[in-house]
Amino acid sequence: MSVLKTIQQGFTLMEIIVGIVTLSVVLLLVSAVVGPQFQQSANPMLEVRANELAQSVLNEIIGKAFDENSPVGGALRCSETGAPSCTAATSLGADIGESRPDYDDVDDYINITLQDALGKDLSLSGLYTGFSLGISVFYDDDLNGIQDVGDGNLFKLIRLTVTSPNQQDFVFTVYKGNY
Ligand SMILES: [Ca+2]
Ligand SMILES: [Ca+2]
Repeated sequence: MSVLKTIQQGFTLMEIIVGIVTLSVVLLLVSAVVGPQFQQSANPMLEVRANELAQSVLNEIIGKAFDENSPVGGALRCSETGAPSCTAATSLGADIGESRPDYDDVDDYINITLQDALGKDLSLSGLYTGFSLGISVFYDDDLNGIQDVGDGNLFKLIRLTVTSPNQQDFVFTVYKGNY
């Protein structure tokens, strides 16, 4: 009788509590190790998409004129003798009467949105769900990556930041010269 009674005994309350605590610690460690790996495994795909998005947008921008007053095609460059001055640093951006289809110089693109970049093509929008982008353009005549104090007339730095759905920023920069 005493043998049967011993076999029917289960875990004590203390054993159950210790077991639960141990299991919790193990699960915590596993999630801490495996969690970042899941996140990193998605990064290459996000990087590829961010890169192709940035390349597409930058290709369009870099093909436009240096400045509103420096038209493409061999005319006098802005701020040259006999030509109008380049746009003041404080006035960079889309020019009077211009909307997205009219952008013709690199700084017109300041603050365009992802929707501006993709247009109304919903199939493309679906590829970039959760992405966003921001663009800044400023004079950097000494090519040091820092915005010049005052106006310039030689180089503009175009900085495009693509933010992925996991809030990681990918920054791309390109210079446009006044030629
Ligand atoms: Ca313009
Ligand atoms: Ca402009």
